[in-house]
Amino acid sequence: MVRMGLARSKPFKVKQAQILMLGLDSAGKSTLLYKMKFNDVFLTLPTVGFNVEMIETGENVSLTVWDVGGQHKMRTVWGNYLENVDGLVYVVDSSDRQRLDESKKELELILKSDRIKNVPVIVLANKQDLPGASDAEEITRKFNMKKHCHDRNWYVQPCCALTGEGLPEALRKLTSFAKSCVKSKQEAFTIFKQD
Ligand code: G3D
Ligand code: MG
Repeated sequence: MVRMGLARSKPFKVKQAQILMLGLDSAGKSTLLYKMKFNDVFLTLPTVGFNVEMIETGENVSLTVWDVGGQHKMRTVWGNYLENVDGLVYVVDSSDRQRLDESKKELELILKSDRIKNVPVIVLANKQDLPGASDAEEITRKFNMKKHCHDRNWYVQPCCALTGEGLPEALRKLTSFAKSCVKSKQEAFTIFKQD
């Protein structure tokens, strides 16, 4: 029986990617989600449970973004959302220097999970409009990104959810990372089926 090899199979079409957005409470996740979706700023309340929105990227893939509340009691359920994720967006309030360490520790915990192994990470260094905000280089260093993310695609993007600055770049990077994550999963699945 002739088996079709990968080279002869149809090109992959990525239609949808699942994106998980995490970060401490008040980092700006919900504001970012609605700014990305509607290009508008909405009054946000602390998220109880989660918000979910589909974001069109202008490419042949749409992103389903899950914004999961970041308060202490919600962090214990973050693990439940790690299944089938094609990209992680981790939001940091760059102006809240007192909580940078707490934020870093939460990210480290997430990255340790096997369920999110190799999943690309975009860190959004949010609230760059506020005085004394840490810049992307500082966050990269403080969060030890090179060490914790050596086995996956990652990027730290400075941004401001209120003005939208930095968001187009973040979306472009996220889209490209998420697409390659979906593709490599599909390839792994194809090889698995052929075995
Ligand atoms: P969360 O979903 O991560 O918990 P929210 O955070 O989106 O609810 O935002 C928490 C607060 O931070 C909100 O202010 C929001 O307006 C503010 N915020 C979000 N992004 C930015 C930003 O880039 N710059 C500044 N200056 N503020 C931002 P309130 O006052 O409603 O609590
Ligand atoms: Mg919220």
